[in-house]
Amino acid sequence: RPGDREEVELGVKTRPRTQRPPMYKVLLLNDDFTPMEFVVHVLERLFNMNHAQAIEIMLTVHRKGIAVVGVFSHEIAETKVAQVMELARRQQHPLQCTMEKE
Ligand code: TYC
Repeated sequence: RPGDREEVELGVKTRPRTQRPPMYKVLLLNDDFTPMEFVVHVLERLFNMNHAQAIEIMLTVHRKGIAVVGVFSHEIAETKVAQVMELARRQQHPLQCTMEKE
């Protein structure tokens, strides 16, 4: 068949790839001092969650130590992390937020 000879000679088949930018998980970390209501406020304001969703994710972080709060492009993820850290710093809470490639 057409193409077979080249595939045998090269020993490879190229895999068609769609162009997708890498995505980044934004992670919220638990600590013993940041008030639960502040974390809920952050999730509502910066991650467009409703109150029930925000409480659910906050409690997941509280119980498990860490949770994904969203998945974004690199630039948006960096902005979200910076915004969380700035809100926490302004209120002098030790809340930590990081990002990780998916
Ligand atoms: N563990 C905190 C408390 O008991 C609440 C908390 C939840 C803190 C989530 C940070 O990312 C966090 N007040």
